[in-house]
Amino acid sequence: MDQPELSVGIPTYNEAKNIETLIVRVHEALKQRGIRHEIIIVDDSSPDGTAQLATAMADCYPVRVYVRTKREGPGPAILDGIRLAAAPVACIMDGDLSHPPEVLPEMYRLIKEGKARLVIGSRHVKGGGTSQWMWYRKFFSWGARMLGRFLTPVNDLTAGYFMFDKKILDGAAINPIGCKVGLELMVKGNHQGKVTEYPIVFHERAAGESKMGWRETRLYLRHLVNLALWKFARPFRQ
Ligand SMILES: Nc1nc2c(ncn2[C@@H]2O[C@H](COP(=O)(O)OP(=O)(O)O)[C@@H](O)[C@H]2O)c(=O)[nH]1
Ligand SMILES: [Mg+2]
Repeated sequence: MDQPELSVGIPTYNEAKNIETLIVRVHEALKQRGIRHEIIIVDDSSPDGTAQLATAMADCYPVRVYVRTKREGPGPAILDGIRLAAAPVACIMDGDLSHPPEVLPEMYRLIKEGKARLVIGSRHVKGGGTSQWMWYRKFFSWGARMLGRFLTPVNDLTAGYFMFDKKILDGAAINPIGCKVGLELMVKGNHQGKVTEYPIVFHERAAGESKMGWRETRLYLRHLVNLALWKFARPFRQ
């Protein structure tokens, strides 16, 4: 594998029905625009064989598979993906085809041209949206966003699709509670205000099951408290 320009990290748990299509779509989108890339699948030993399917594709696609032995939710897997990224620019996306890979080249261009250090694949800017969400899911998503509004001006602060120049990790103590690693970077990252939202239409997963529940909700609330404390203590640290 040539030295990649972009590493795409994907946390997975039981995504056997989605992983092959996703790898092909990510690869095609980036290859068409000549962007050298690697795809890192971080799987928590899914019983449905997600990791084996991804490993079998490594002969034909620039895929690496990292298997974690313990199931710990997407957060630690995302951090592993970032740690393993060989390229100067990293991207995290879900493994259930909710996040359209076709916008990867445009998100990358914003970083390459120096216009952004962090790009959010955003459902809540003009041109973005969600498909097939029931009213209660929209309501909970809205509530989660409202709770975090004082932390960052980003509209889609709970987004799981984000790309960044790894320079934003310099001097930043990144240790999120739960899976909102993007929010952690929006608040604590060394992005120098260069944060952009790129519109995406989020497609509800067609196959497999959502693994989100009360555990991640509880972790999100604790994460918000931690970030608030961090933010308000900042003047005293400097
Ligand atoms: N490695 C790892 N990935 C996970 C775990 N739980 C969920 N994921 C992945 O995290 C991403 C988001 O999870 P998903 O269930 O789609 O959440 P939802 O979109 O909020 O319903 C998907 O790619 C999942 O496969 C886990 O325990 N370990
Ligand atoms: Mg999902």
